[in-house]
Parts: sequence; structure tokens; C-alpha cells
Amino acid sequence: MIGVNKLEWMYEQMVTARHYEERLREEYLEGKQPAFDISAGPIPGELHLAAGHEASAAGVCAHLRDEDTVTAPHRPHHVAIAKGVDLKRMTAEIFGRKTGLSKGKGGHMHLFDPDVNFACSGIIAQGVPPAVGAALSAQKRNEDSVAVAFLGEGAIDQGGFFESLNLASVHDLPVVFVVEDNEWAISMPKERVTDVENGAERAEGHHMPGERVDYDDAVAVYDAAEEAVMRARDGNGPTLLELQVHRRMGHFMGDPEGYRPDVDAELAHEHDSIERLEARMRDYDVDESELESIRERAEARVEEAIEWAKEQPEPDPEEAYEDVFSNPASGAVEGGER
Ligand SMILES: Cc1ncc(C[n+]2csc(CCOP(=O)(O)OP(=O)(O)O)c2C)c(N)n1
Ligand SMILES: [Mg+2]
Repeated sequence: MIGVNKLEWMYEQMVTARHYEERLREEYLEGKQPAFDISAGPIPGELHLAAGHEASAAGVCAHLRDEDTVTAPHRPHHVAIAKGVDLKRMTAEIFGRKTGLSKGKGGHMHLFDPDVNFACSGIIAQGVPPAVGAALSAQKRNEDSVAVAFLGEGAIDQGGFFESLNLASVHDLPVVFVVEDNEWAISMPKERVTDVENGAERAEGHHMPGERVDYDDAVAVYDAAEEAVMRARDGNGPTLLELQVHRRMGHFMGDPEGYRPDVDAELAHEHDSIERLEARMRDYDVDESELESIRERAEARVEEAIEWAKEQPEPDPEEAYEDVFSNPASGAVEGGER
């Protein structure tokens, strides 16, 4: 059974992620109104917020160590926070600053932190094969580290996902596939494009355990992930989890959400994973002052990271091509022959 320390740890990750995203939203919208100008303001480009997905990251990452690998998709902040990615350098990256995780060249969808083996990508399902690769590497080296690939339910029909399930199963690789089912892929509802209601059923065809967890319940996620991560760490192979989460905001900031029935957005707000966890913690006699002090600590950390990031220098334009190519042929950067 989960202990109070773990509950408090999960709560801290979740309120940090929620506050972080509320603050990013404010920063992002600055200068972009009234006519939405995506290139304006302190955070240019797209921004996909994961408010409503927090239970998934906290419940899964509660079982991980720094040396375990995590890949995430285009909606990565809650996962990065729970995996322990450096919040200041991650924020600097989102603000496009020189001291960011990728020197300000990756942006919010391409956070990369080798200190805690975290990476994410804006290409749907792109993180799944590399997670399988990390698991294969751990197995070959006889290490007991595991890999976890987070993806959205909109990515479970991708070829790379099926190939990854197959390879992981054939080689009994230490990997956990975590599908965050928020029922939407941009404006496309799940039932219009996917033949299974419960994505965890995809596990059956690959002879691995599959489990779905409903109701944005961090404790239920914790329990399911404990079994899956232990199974992987003990050398018993992969697991597929599908977790119900809710998208509290648009697909991206600025999404007018004309496709979304009002009742769906209302439901997303009713299913609040943080309120649900608070209720669970009260059952464990965690008092209000403790919850309050965790929230205050989380908010202070977020404010400090944002303040720090905004003071950081912009990258030099002369460095634009540096670190972009893994091994550029001589002259490629200057536009010469490759
Ligand atoms: C290979 C690929 N195809 C299409 C896109 C465009 N795209 C960006 S997000 C998205 C929907 C993703 O939905 P889901 O996987 O459910 O994640 P969610 O946004 O709901 O978290 C699509 C199709 C992309 N980024 N990559
Ligand atoms: Mg989705």
C-alpha cells in the first residue's frame, strides 16, 4: 500500500506542474493578443499544456530513478517535472534562452536532459522506439534500469508504436508504454479513429500485460505502474498501460476549441486529478496545513524558475547552426558542399 511520503511526493509534482502551466499560459499570452500572433511575446511558437494530465506522470515517475529513461510527446511538462528535469534550465529552454537545456534551440516540445535521461519530441509516437532502444541497451548491459514511453491515445495507431510493442515483447525488454487517453487528438475524438475503446487491449496482440486506469486517479496509477515497473526491472518484460486523463485546456494555447462540446470541457474540469488526490490524502490524515505548505513550496519553485529564465541571455544568432547537425560535413554550416 502506498505510504504518506509517496502521496506527498506525487502531490508536490502535480501542484508544481499545474502551477507551472498556469504561469506559462500567462507568460505565453503576453503580447499575442488581440489578434493571435504566434511569434509574439516571451514564448514564441506553439505551446501544448498538460493541465489535467498530472496524475499520469506523478503515479508513474514515483517508481523511477535518474538512470531510468523517459520519453514524452509534445505535451511534456508534467512528465519532465516528475522525472526531475532541471526546472530552471527547462524554463529557459521554453523561453528560448541560451542557458536552456538545448541552448534555446529546442523549445517546449524538444526538452532534453541527459542528467535524468529525459527526452521529448513534437513528432507523434516518436519517443516510443527510442525508449525501446534504451530498454534494449539496459538489457544488453545487464543493468536493471527501465524505460518508459509516454504517448497520447492519438498515437496508438502509428506503425512505430506497433513495431515497438512487438520488439519489446519478443525480447522481453524492460519497458513500460504509458498511453495518456484524453479522448482527443487535436480536434479528433478517439472513437472516430481507433477500433478499441480501451487502448490497453493492444497489449493482447503482443502477449504482454495491459491495464487501463480510469478517473485521473494518481493512486490507482501508482499501483498499476508499480507492478509494471517492477516487472520490467525484474527482467520479466514490457507492459502497456492506458491512463484516463483530461485535457483542461485547448490542444495548444490559442486553440478556439470550436469542435469541442461545452459539456466535454466542463467534464474535464470536474475530473480534477489534484482534487481527487487531496481527498485521498485526507483519508490518510494529511492535514490542510501540510497540503498548503506543499503548494507554497511548489509555487515558490515555479516563480523562481520563471524569474531566472527571463533574466537569461538570448542565443547569439551566429550560433544558430551549432549543435544542430550531429556531424556536419565541412562547409555544411557555411552553406558549402556536403
Ligand atoms: C507523426 C505526426 N503526425 C501528426 C502530427 C500533428 N499532431 C500534433 S499533436 C497531434 C495529436 C496528438 O494527439 P494525442 O497523441 O492524443 O496527444 P494529445 O495532444 O491529446 O496529448 C497531431 C496529429 C505530429 N506532430 N506528428
Ligand atoms: Mg489525446
